[in-house]
Amino acid sequence: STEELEQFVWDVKKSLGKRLFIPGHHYQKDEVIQFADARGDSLQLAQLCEQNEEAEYIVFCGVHFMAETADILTTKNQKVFLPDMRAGCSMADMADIHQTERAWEQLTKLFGSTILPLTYVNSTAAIKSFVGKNEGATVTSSNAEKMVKWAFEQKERILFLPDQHLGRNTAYNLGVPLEKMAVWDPIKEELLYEGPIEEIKVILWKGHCSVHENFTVQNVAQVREQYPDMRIIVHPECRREVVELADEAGSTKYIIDAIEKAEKGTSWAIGTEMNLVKRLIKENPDKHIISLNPHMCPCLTMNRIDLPHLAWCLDSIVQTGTHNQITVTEFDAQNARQALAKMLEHV
Ligand code: CIZ
Ligand code: SF4
Repeated sequence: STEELEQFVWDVKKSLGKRLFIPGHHYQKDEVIQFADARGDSLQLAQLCEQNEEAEYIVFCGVHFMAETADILTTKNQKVFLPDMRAGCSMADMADIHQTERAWEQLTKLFGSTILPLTYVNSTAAIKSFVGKNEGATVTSSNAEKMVKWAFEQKERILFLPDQHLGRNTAYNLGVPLEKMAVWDPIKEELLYEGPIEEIKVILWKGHCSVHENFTVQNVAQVREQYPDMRIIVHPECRREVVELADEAGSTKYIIDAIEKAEKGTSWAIGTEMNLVKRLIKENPDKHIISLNPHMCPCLTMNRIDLPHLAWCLDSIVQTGTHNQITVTEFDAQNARQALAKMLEHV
């Protein structure tokens, strides 16, 4: 029963004490987040894993790339687990390493060494390793502007993987006009661009988040009509047009902070993942909060981590099993660490 599973998780937490660390991403369900030793976005959780020296077992309640990052940033004796191996990220899966290497070959033919790769942390360890090997860096949504600025101090142009929307929104905010942005289609293996290629400053990988793409211009129009006083706040993984029409756009942490410090009685439409929106509604009863898309937008892979999987994973750890352990090869880890270090210097 649910009570038995919950009791089991509490018992394991108690008996392992500081030997066990459970980071929980803001998009996780309440049935899981109640057990988290820390809640955060992917950046905060990565930092906490890096700083944690006492935990032998890190049970990552989030998605696969986050557990990989935790493994990269912790020591060899610290084991990282993901309660359900199917908890991937469809965005991260849109850039595979072979596609990326082929793209790089063609892009460096076109642009020589004037191009630097940047990858959103929502990417596989192999992509982070590729970026690190090529002098680039990882970025998160909370420091994307700083990192893109940094990249332009190094090179004339950037390749931004794998989220075209975060890349476009960030570069646009830094003053790069849309006409200077091209899109790389990894399936057709071609550069989508109309003008002379010397003009290109940013090459956006054609990937997206299947959750944040569900917020539309129609959703914005609907809210404006129904609730003229409502403020609309969205994540920069949303499309350019939606970000353009919203009142504010920012990372997961930015959205949480904005809602928490908002005045009583204010009303908000939020364009981000459903579990987080629901939690913000619950934790801020003095404000009127809705999802920007009335159908709500769950991240299906985040939701694969549930109480039964968490309990099963802890049981396996107690039996000293290695099921669901996430390990990044030393080669990838070394290069990826370089890329992550540059990001962690700019937070
Ligand atoms: O969409 C995601 O997966 C986000 C926003 C992750 C994070 O915490 O930065
Ligand atoms: Fe990936 Fe989007 Fe889910 Fe985040 S919300 S884990 S980017 S699919």
